[in-house]
Amino acid sequence: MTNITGRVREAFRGDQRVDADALIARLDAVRRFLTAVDGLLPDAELVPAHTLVERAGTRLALSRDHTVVALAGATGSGKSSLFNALAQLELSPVGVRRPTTGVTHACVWGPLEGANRLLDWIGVLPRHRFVRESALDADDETALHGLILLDLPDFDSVQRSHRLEVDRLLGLVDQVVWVVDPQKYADRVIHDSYLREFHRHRDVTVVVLNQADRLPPAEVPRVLDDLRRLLDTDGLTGVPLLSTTAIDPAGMVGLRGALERTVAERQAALRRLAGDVDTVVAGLDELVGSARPAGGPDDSTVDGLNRALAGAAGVPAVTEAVQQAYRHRAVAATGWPLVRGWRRLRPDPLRRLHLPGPADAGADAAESLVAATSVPDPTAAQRSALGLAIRAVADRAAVDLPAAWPGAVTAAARSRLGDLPDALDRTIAGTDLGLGRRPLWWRVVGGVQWLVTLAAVVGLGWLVLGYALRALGLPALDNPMVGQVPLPTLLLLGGLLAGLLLAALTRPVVRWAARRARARAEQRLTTKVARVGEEYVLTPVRVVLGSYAQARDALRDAARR
Ligand SMILES: Nc1nc2c(ncn2[C@@H]2O[C@H](COP(=O)(O)OP(=O)(O)O)[C@@H](O)[C@H]2O)c(=O)[nH]1
Ligand SMILES: [Mg+2]
Repeated sequence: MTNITGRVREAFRGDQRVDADALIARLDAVRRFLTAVDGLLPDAELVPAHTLVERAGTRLALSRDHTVVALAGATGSGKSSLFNALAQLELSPVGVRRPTTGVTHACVWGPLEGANRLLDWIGVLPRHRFVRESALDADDETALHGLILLDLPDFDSVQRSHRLEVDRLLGLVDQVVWVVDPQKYADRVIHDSYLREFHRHRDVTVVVLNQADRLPPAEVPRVLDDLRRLLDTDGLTGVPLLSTTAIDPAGMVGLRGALERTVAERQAALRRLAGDVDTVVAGLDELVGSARPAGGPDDSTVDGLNRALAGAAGVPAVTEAVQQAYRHRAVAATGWPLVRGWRRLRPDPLRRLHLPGPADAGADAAESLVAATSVPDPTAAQRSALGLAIRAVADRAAVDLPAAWPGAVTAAARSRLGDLPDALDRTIAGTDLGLGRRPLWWRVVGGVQWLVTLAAVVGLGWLVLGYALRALGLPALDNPMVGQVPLPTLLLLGGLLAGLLLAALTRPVVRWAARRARARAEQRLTTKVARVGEEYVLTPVRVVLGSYAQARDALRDAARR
């Protein structure tokens, strides 16, 4: 059903007018596409689009009052003869005198000045430009005012430069009149290499069977039918097909009329460019898919990335050090006062990693930001795990994208890989590990430890003093009794015992609190590391996905006729 409608629409498209503003909007869309994919897709694939944007911009800026029509065909088909017959001047050398013509001649109907810039751009030398307007026949020719007719070199010329010139000009002109003759109209070259390539330019294509006088009149319709059939297979259904005789003015009427209509419509330039946009869009079609891709990788892939980043950043080593440091500091603050000093002599585990130690706990962030940590470098295994995780992010993000894109997504995911180690290190250094404040309970337990120790010291002093007095034969101290036990003994033993007991009771609490401190630090570090992953891996990937979406939308706009 779609096919039939499509074919019907295509068959009638030649009559459709191309709106200049709509065409400019389509060209803008192609430009937007190119901006979106810049640096992401291979340049070679974008050459036709770049060429179109540039050419179309120039063509539209140049005279829109002129229509450039090229006569193209094989050697001896009669291009130059038709050109001369239309211009009614002996301008372009006919085959009899010069078998091949390597240069393009132009004839302008109307004042040459307006057409000069257009011909400069097309590249016809001034000495090969002629004007078809004289006081004598001005009125006859008004219908063709604005026509610039080109006599192209032969596309089948043995000279490569001629063929290249033909190809170049076929890319620039507004309309092409393909000239064939009764002998060679079915030649493969013209159909395979040229006409078929122009199937998107049906509405600016005219085919003439020249030298019709060389056929018996009854044969002409048969040959035209055969040619029409060939054109249908070329995808040129519905293009105007005429017979001409260059040596007889009566045999030129049909072609003249066709050219007059083209000039009057002033549509050829726009239709040609619209056909160019169609061709370019069709060529770019496989670079974008039909489904709108997801906004990025799924959560579990992102989790995997964050885990790998945490591993590479040394988060496990840091959290282990946090746990140890907590215990170290807690024991130093709450332990038995006599062993605290000794505890303080041992290095703080966090200090060893050049992370904020006890003295600079809560040190200003600026300092910790510049200071590199001594967190161990990632191992080979951690590095490869990170590589795999980044790859997984790229793969997941590109899963719905057409073949041209995954490479760009992977490149984006890896684009800041080199900056990652420093960024991770700075993040670790800049994260508040939560050990800045000394908990209140440390101070309470520490104070109680001091009190009981003080009691033991007082008891010891009391006892020592009692012994000394006794040894010197001085009157003994009156030792108050608590139950059966003298007070100084109670103070000494009770103080020592209470200190040991308190230390023993505190130990499991410290261990539990150290685990909590570790979990808290881990949580903070993971959050910060995830932010690094977002900035250095996920954001570049999302930028490419955004470009893809823009490119896709732009191409859809460009396709809208
Ligand atoms: N009988 C006849 N001869 C033609 C016609 N058109 C061109 N010729 C001749 O065919 C030869 C080649 O023509 P020319 O215009 O040079 O072909 P070109 O190579 O396509 O430019 C010349 O001898 C022409 O006189 C035509 O319609 N009828
Ligand atoms: Mg010629």
